[in-house]
Amino acid sequence: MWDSLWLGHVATMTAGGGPYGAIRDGALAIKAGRIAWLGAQSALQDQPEKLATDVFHMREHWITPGLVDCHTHLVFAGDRAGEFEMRLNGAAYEDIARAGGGIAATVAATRAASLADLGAASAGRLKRLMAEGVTTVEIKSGYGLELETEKRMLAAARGLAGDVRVRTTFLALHALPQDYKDNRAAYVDLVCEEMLPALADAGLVDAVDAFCEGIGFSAVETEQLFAAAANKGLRIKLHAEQLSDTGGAQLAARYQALSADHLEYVSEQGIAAMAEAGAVAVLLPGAFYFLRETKKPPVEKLRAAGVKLALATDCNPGTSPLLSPLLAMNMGCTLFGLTPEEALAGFTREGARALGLLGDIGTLEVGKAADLAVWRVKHPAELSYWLGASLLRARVFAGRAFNDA
Ligand code: DI6
Ligand code: FE
Repeated sequence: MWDSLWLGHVATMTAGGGPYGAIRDGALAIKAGRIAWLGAQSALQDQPEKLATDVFHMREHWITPGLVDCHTHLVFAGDRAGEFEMRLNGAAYEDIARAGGGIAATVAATRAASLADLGAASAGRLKRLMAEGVTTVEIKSGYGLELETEKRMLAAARGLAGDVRVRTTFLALHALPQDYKDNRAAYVDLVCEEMLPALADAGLVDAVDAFCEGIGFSAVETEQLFAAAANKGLRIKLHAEQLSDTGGAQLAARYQALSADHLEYVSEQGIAAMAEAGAVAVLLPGAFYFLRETKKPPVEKLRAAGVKLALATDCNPGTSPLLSPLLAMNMGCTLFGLTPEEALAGFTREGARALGLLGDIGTLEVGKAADLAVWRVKHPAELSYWLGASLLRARVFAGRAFNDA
């Protein structure tokens, strides 16, 4: 006897079959939190009610894998709406910096916030993601720039797990703290030699990330971090080629990165290196939109090279205050030219791959975790089509059904 049986159209999102890996009039059975059986309703051996304790008739609605938001900075304190308003009132960047704005403002607010404050502020944001079907979220640190606050951010992120799976990334090189502004090398050493080992030994780090950029950290500094991560046996991810080409994608590929993210300015060599290494390209249209960037990531070239394309919200207070995966999917289509199927794959199968979790989640297959989203749509393309609709009918995490739409 199965614990539950879900009946509806099923987009398995497995690659290589038909569009969306779809099974029309399908059935998905769950036992002990895992997918126990999957197929056409017509292939069920008995009446549904005789096969499972709970039967959910979703009729014409679509069942997909639970969404995977594989790149967020969800844990932070405060917001930067005031700065947004100042800019639109004509304030110059220097005015904002002088008023203590920018990333420094988020660092100050985050350093001042307790674990409970951080958890509460972030839980509200996570709720919005879950209301759009998210069952796995990656959360980065990076607004502490010193050990205790980075640790508190990662602990707050881990504390959000429960009805959702959380993976934590130590965003080790994000910005240079004020007190190290004349001593970059000392800060990079501190991060690599003290902060990373301490956080890893505390068991708070699933992966390591950096902001490799003209206004962030150089490829040489980033490589020092990657070597330290490799020493600790940790996989890496990288903010690469968002605002300029610094060779981050090649560097990430050389260190067998799970993903390189943003990539608006990635070069042909960067694409080739990523393809060779099997690194996922995580596209972040929210930041592209919010910064009014005009250079698009080279989607056609990435596709042609066989690089897998994930999509994520990049939720952060400075460049992507975006709490809607479905809007990110729409932006992936309208701004970057993804197909609706690629957009959904980007938030399921490829998002899972970008976290190294594809063996367990990201597609609907027997044996994988029973993480599902059920949508009030007649075709899965609607998920990328509507702007601001409320489409989630049910969310299932590890076999348990929630009504958090
Ligand atoms: N990429 C970004 O766009 C930001 N961080 C990063 O690594 C900006 C984060 C912020 O301004 O708060
Ligand atoms: Fe980011």
